[in-house]
Amino acid sequence: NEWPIGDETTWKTALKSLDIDKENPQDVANTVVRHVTTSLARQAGNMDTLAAYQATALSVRDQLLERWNETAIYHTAKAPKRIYYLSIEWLIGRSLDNAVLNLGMRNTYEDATTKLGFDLLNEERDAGLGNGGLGRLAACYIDSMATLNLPGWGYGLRYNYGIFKQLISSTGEQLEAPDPWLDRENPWEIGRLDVSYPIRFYGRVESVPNSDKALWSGGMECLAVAYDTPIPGYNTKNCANIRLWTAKPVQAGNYEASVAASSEVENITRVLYPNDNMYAGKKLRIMQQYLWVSASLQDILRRFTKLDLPWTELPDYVCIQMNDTHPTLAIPELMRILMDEEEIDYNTAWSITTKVFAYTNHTVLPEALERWQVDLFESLLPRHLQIIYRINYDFLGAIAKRWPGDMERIRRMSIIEEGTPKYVRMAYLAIVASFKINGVAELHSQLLQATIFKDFVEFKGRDSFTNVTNGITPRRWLLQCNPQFAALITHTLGNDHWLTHLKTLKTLLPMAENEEFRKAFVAIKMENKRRLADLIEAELGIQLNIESVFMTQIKRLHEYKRQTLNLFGVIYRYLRIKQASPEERKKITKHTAIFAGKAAPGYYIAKLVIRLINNVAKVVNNDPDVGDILKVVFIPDYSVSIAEVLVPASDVSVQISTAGTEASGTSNMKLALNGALLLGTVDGANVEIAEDAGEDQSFLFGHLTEQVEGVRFSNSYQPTPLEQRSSELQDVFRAIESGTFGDGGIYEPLLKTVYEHDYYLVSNDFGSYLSAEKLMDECFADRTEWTKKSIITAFNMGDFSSDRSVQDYADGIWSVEPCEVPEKPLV
Ligand code: T68
Repeated sequence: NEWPIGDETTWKTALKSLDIDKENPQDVANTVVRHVTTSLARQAGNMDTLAAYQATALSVRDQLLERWNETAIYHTAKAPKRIYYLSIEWLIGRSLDNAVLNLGMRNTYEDATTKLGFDLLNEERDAGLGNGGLGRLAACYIDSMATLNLPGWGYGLRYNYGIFKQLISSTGEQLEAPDPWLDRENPWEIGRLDVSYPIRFYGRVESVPNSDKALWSGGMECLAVAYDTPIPGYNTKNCANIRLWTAKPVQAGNYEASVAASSEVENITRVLYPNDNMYAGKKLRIMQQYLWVSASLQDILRRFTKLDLPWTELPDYVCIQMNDTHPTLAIPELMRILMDEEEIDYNTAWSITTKVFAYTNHTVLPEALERWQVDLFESLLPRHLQIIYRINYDFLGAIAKRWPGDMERIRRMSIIEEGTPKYVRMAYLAIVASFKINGVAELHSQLLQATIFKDFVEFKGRDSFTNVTNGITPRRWLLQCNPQFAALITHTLGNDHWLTHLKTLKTLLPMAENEEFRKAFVAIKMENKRRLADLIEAELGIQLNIESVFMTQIKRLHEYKRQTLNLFGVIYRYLRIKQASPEERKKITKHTAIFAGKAAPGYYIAKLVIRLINNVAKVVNNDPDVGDILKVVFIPDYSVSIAEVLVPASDVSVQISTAGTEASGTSNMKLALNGALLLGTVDGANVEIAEDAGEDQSFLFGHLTEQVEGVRFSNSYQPTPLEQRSSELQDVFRAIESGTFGDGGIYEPLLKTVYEHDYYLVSNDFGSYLSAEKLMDECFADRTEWTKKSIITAFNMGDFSSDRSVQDYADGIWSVEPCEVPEKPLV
C-alpha cells in the first residue's frame, strides 16, 4: 500500500516519538507536564488540584485515543458485523481511575503523579447522564463489549445538565439543583465538529405517485453534532466508543430568526429527564429521542455505505440493540431513510428493518410504558406517523387473518391505542419490528411473556422472546471500588485471570473454611466500613459504630422499591429499644440503616419518604436511650462514586421490592459481589442471586409474585383495618402520627397509601420482613458463621459479571464475533 500522505519517514518518526514506556513513571510524568504547560497554559508554580487532575486526565486521554484510533482503523479494515447499543442514558461516573486500571497503568500513574506532588482525590465530577439501573447497565455493558473485543459502539445524548444534584433541607426535604457537569472542560470527550447530521421536525409530507417514497420538507431543521468518549477494554488494546449527540442550530440566512431558532434547538439536549420507571409524555423528550436516533442511524448507515454493498446485506453488518423503548423511533426512521432517500420499496425495507433491531424491556410497570399522543407525534414527525400506520395496517391484517373476527385481540394488540386521545404504543412497535425481545432477569422475562406481552408471544412465537440476566462489570465494582479485596483474591489465586473470567471465583469457595483468609477478609471489610464511617462523620456529623450491621438500601426512591418497609422496620426497632430495659438493650444487635437515592422531582410520595427518613434519623441518632444500638443515615446526592464507597462497606443488601415489580435490580449484584448478604423479596435477579449464593446465605421473605394480585385485590376491595393486617405496623403508624418524628400530619398522604389500597403490600409483607430481620440478627451474632456466608456469597457471584451478560447477547441475539486489535498496529 502507498503511504497516504506526505513523507512516510517523517510521519513514522513522529508517531514513534509518541510512544512511552507504560511502566516508566518519568515517561508518564513527561506527558502530564506537557499538558500542564501547553493544554492548560500553566507552570509548576501555578498549579492547583483541578489543574493537576485535568493535566493527568488529558495525559490518560492521549493513551486512550491511541487505542481508539487503532481500533477504528482495524475495524474499518476488517469490516466485521457491528453492534450498536442505543441508550438514552449513560451513567458513567468517574473515568480516571477506571481508565488507568483498564490500561494497566494504575501504578505508573500513581508513581508519576505522586512525584509531581499532585492530589487527585475528588476533583473529578461524575458523568451523571442517567437516572439509575438502566443508565448504569449501559455503562457496564460498554465496558464489557470493549473487554470482550466486540466491535461495539454506544450511542446517546450529550446533556448539558445530568441528573440533578440532591440537597437535603433543614426540614429533611429533597431539594434539586442543576448539575452543570460540562462547565469545566470535560477531558474525557472529543468533539467531532466535523461529524454532524441534519435533523428535521414538523414540516409537511407529499407522497410520490406509484411508489412507496414520500417527500418530507419544511418545518425546523437543526444539526446533531458528535462527541466521542473512548471506553478502554480491560487487558486488551481494544477501545470502544460512546458517541453522544448535541443539538446545534443550522446557520440560516436571517440573523434574528437564526438566533431565535438557536435557543429553541439548543434546548433539545439541555437536560436529562429525571424520571425513572415513569413515563411523562413531554414534547421535548420525543424531540430528544428523535434527534438521537436519527443522528445515530445516519452515522451507522454512512459507515455501512462505505462498504459498497446492497442494502439487503445491512443485517449482516449491523445489529441495533434498543435499551428500552426510548430509541423505538429508530424503526420508522430506518424505514423512512430506506424508502424516501434510498428509494427502496416498503416490503424490502421492512424485511431489512426487521432483521436489524432487538429490544430489551426493563419494566412491567404500566405507568412506565411509553405511549405518545398521536396529535403530538403527527405535528412533530408526520412522515414517521404515516409509516407507523402502514406497519400497523399490515400487522393487524396478519392478526385478522390468523384470528378471524377476534376484534378484541386487534384492539388489544394494535400499535395505535384507540380512544380520545389516541396513542402510539412504543413497546408494541418495538416488538413488531424486533427479531428478539428480552427481559433482564429470569423471573422478569417469564412475567413479560405471561402478562404484558402474552399476545405477542402467541403471534411471533416463543423463539422471539428470551432472557438475558443483567450483570455488572467486576472491574469497577470490585477491582476499582474494593482494591484490597481484589488484591486478596489475586494473591490467593496467584493471578488476576478472574477479572475477565469471574466464574473462577468459585474455586475460592473453600477459603470460607480457612481462618487466615477469613481474618484477612474481615479486616478488609472493617477498613471499608471505617472509610464509609469517616465520610459520614465528616459530611453529616453522625458517628457510626463499625461493629454494627451495615444495612444498605441504595436505589431510586420509588413506592414499588419499598424504602418504606425498611424505614418502618427501623421505626419498629426504635420503639422496641425505647421499651427495653437497660439490661435488655445490651443484648440487642446493633444496626446501622443506610439509605441513599434520589426521588423524581415531581414524585410527591417518594419525596415524603425522604423527608420521613431524615426526620427519623434526627430523632433516633440523638436519643441517649438508643446510643449506638441504632443509627439511621440518609446519604444525600447518591451517585456512582458514592456507590463505590457504600458497596464494599455493606454487610446486608436490602432488596425488598414487591414481588413481580423490580425487573432485575443491579445494586443487589454489586453488594453481593462485595460480600453483603441478601435481605430480599423473591423478585427480579434476587431469585438468581439467592439460588447461586445458596439458600443458607440469603434472607428471603414476603408474598410471592403469584400471590400479589390476589392480596392487592382484597386490600382494595375487602379492606381490613391495618391492625389486622399488621399490628406491628399499626404501632409504627401511631408513633409517626403522634408526632414522634415531627408533625405527624405531614406524613398523612404517605401513610394513607398503606391504610387505603396498599398497592405495594407494605402492610401484608411487614410481618415476614421483621421475621427475616430477626433471623439475620441471630445469624450476625455468630460472626464466624456470618463471615463464611459473606465469603460464600461473594465467590458465587461469577454469573453476574456483565461479561457473561454481554456474551449472552453476542451469542444469542447479536451474532457478533470478537474482532481483536492486534498488539502491532496495521500502519
Ligand atoms: C431499571 N429501570 C429497572 N429505568 O427498574 C431495574 N425508566 O430493575 C433494572 O435492573 C435496570 O433497569 C437495568 O435493567 C430503570 O432504571 C429508568 O431509569 C428509566 C429511565 C427513563 C425512563 C424510564
